[in-house]
Amino acid sequence: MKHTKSIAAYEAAKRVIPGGVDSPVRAFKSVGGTPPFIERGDGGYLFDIDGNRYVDYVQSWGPLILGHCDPTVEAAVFETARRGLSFGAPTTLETELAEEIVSLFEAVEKVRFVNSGTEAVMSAIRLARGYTGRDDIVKFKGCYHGHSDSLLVQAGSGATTFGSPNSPGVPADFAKHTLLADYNNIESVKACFEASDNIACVVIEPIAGNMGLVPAEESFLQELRALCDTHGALLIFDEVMSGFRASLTGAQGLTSVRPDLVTLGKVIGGGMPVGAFGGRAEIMDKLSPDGPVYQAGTLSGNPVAMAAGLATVRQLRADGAVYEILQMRAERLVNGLKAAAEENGIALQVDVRGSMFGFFFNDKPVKNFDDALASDTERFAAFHRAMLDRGFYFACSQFETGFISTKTNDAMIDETIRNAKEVFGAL
Ligand code: KE4
Repeated sequence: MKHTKSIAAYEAAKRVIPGGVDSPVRAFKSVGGTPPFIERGDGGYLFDIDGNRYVDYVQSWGPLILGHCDPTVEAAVFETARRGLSFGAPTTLETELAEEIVSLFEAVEKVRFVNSGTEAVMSAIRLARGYTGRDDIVKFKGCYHGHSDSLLVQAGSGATTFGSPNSPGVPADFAKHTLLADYNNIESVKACFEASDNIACVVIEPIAGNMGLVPAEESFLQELRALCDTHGALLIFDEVMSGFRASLTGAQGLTSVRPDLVTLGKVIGGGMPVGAFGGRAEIMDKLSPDGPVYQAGTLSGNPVAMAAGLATVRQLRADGAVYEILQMRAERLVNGLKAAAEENGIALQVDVRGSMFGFFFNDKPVKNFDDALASDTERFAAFHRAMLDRGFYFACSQFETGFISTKTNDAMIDETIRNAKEVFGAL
């Protein structure tokens, strides 16, 4: 594959944009090489500015579940944009998308739209702190909830549960209010509640997608729910990635546990910038202007983004079999990759939740972040580079999740597996 134009574009970008990218993962640091600059998408494919075509398993990190340039979504965007891009005033489109979400997510009676997943989780945490009057929060190692200060926190040194910043610019005074627990380990959560009687909420990706794909065990979620109830802390399900991806109702469709607040993003914007957070009315009504917890946004609920999200969600709702087909295709892919790897003596842990798939170069099942970190990231990088060169665009980190869109068909998947077989052989 030629990458002449992407290489030049990357140099130009780096002169005026930090790292040449507007989000760090796009710089391909953990897999090496020049990130292809994309010219266009079409269905299940991406095309870069050198004219190379890729089967797209990233889909903008989740939003493009209907593939690129879906005619219905595009028509909705063009039609709405013709009437104006943004008014900073209420429109009925916001109510319509809110009604869709309320009708699907049992835990949600009211929802507020924002412009990113980061904003959704940041606002949900402020609401939980305002509602409970408490300052501390619990998050899990390996879960990512966007880049707001309270969440850029890593485990403190040693066994302490209190967090320390994992980025310069986050004051230790902020980070100390974030306690860290281990995913799928209820004892580590109990330790947090023993360490602080001031916990406002526990925030979790009920299906973790940011350490690779690591679903929470049902028993763990049930114990987590009970623990939050015992201590009067709110349980926040961060479904920015899993919402409308693991099932039509995200993780909620796969677990009996119901959170107090849910955050959404990605798919509900259909490719346009949207985030959302929702929950019981008695919690949500604490938000300004009716309540004292302040939260706001110039472009929150803007009509074009609402139209893209509505067109996407309504298509997914209308097609009763869509998630069954997406899951079948995801399983076809990962089972094919696993068989191809094992034929070549390579251990691959694979998992699927609806249209989400993950694979770890690891000889043991991955249940938490420490397990994930034990994966062979060098081998992942070599696999990623080789597959990219053959026209298959996987997430550029072992600690990400892959996606199947409605336009990712069996022929693409079988072609992927055939190429992976050769790549594993060369690894
Ligand atoms: P955004 O602010 O990137 O829209 O959403 C933050 C966020 C919140 N919660 C979860 C569960 C998420 O997965 C994300 C964002 N996910 C990453 C991909 N792993 C976005 C890609 C990127 O950072 O460029």
